[in-house]
Amino acid sequence: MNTPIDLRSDTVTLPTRAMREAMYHAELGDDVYGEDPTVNALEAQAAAMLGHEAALFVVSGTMGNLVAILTHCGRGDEAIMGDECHTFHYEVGGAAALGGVPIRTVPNGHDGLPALADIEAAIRPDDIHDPPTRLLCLENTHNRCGGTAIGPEPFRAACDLAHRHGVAVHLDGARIFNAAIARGCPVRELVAPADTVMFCLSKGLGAPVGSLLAGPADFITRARKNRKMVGGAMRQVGVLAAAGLVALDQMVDRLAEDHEHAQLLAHGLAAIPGVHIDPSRVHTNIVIFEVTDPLAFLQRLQAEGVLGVYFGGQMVRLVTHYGITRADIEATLVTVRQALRAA
Ligand code: TLP
Repeated sequence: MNTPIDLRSDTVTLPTRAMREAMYHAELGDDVYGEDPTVNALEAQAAAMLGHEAALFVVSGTMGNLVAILTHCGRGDEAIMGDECHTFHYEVGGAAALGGVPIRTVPNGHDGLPALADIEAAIRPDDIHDPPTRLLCLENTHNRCGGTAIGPEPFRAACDLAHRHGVAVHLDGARIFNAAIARGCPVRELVAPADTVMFCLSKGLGAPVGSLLAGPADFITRARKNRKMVGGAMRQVGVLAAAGLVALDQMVDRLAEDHEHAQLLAHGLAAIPGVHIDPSRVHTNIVIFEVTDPLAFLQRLQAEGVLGVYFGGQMVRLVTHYGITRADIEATLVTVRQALRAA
């Protein structure tokens, strides 16, 4: 069987040749002593790109969000987040289980940003009965809302609202470079209103492992200790950071190609009877659509060498990335048409 067209996620991307070479040649040291020059270079570059004072290399997006929440909040402090956000759905309840941080959800709007009125209503009064609201977590691009890219103005409005109430803002920017490209906005400007930002190297940017948490220097110092506490301090981890540096240097601008492929896919799907999709809601590299029987549909696709994931209800998610060509998208559309005809 030919190699499948793997549209399950941009996490399936394999490191490029340049990454493997950089990993081989990386200068290394013990990062717990702060002595790995390649990690130090990656953290400095990430901080500079995001316009923050400092950054911390972490194992995964999940760890980056957890360490951020543990650093912003003490036990019993409450964090507000959208009811469709990744941290609430897919991070095993870590903030509550490990940090004693209760989560208060607000409805996610279509574009991934909760309504300002809902955020404001969820911020607790200073009352003996209430847990203090310490943190607002936002996500851009928004995965479960279909990879939507939230623009700089609405994002700033949500952050300003939180700050007016003394609430800090953490941004899950796992795919923040996709958002910046889709919005035509420099990434530093897009993230500027947030206090801290996590982004991933291991998704569309193609690195094998790793995410960065960026923020003020004193915050990152405390986050470094929390990373140690959750077992995330690594040693000669420059072997991984080396791939991350290549990702930041070589893989950011090409994300636009993934967005073009997602548009091609979305418009092609919209023309297939039995597929429900609004292509205008596809902003980046994530394509979510509905079919009548998604599980049987995905099985038929898999049998023909196309992989996607079930996304709840009648929804299927396909994600473009640098392992996917225009020809793969065209082949996928033919396979989808056949799979629905066979239904
Ligand atoms: N998302 C994965 C799955 O967990 C669903 C995917 O395939 O999309 N924030 C956002 C917005 C994410 O989409 C993800 C991963 C994470 C955080 C967590 O990153 P990792 O997988 O590195 O822990």
